[in-house]
Amino acid sequence: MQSPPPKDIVEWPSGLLDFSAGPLLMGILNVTPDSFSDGGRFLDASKAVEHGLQMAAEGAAIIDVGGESTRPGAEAVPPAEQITRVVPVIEAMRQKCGVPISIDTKDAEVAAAALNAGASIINDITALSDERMAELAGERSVPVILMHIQGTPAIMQAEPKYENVVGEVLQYLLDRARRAEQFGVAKERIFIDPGIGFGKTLEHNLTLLRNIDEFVASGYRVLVGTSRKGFIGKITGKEDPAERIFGTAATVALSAAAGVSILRVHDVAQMLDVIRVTEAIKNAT
Ligand code: HH2
Repeated sequence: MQSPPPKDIVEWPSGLLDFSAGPLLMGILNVTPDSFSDGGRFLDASKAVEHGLQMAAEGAAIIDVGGESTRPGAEAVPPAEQITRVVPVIEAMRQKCGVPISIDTKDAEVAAAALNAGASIINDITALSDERMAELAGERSVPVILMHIQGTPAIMQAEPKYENVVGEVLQYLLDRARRAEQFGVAKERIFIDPGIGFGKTLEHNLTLLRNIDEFVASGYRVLVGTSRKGFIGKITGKEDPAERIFGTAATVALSAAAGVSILRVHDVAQMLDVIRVTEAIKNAT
């Protein structure tokens, strides 16, 4: 069923996102020793802040700060350790630039500490599975990103299985979105995300991206995160994630053309060109 398109401006008490000129970029800032692409590069807070500011200057509309890698096989990081990693970075970023910061965590304690430090969006790869996270999102009136995952990062790539990957992932996200609304999150502040690479084979990822318009038609805004991920390496033969930028560009262009609202990326400057050209073609007569 086709729902009416969402409004151009998403506003909440501490922030605003303007989609009137097309999709926005979320720059990835992993304050971790072990992320699959940038692990260890930004564990030092001052290096992380510098990189976050650089992505903002390059045109990122959101900076996504995370203190726990969720790559396949990753073990959970205790909330206290995530807080130690992300809070100083969020505080310093907040002082130096006005770009909204999202906190990439499944843990309500971490999200609360990050919001107190100046983050204003919750990015939860478990789509508010923890009821305390759902309560927090409702209480603080912040936007939430609800992502689909099958299993947990430690085991998710062992044997992902779906009868109908698009239908099942979309239905899960719609159920989670309604649940978020029941906890008081406004519909226009909910973003749904198919969770590329999270409990999915290469074929599952491709089918989800090929049919991303079905998610866009749901009436919720959509976020897609493909940046430098393993499925791009499988297709191109590029083992080094840093060599997957052009492969990422293909996914960003097609997602933007299909009406996706936010692209979560490592390479902000390059992907800004991709979405600008895609948008210009979309708007041509
Ligand atoms: N992907 C990653 C982490 N968080 N959040 C959303 N909403 N969507 C995604 O696709 C997504 C995400 C994994 O990528 P990355 O942060 O680059 O690596 P790591 O998990 O190893 O830190």
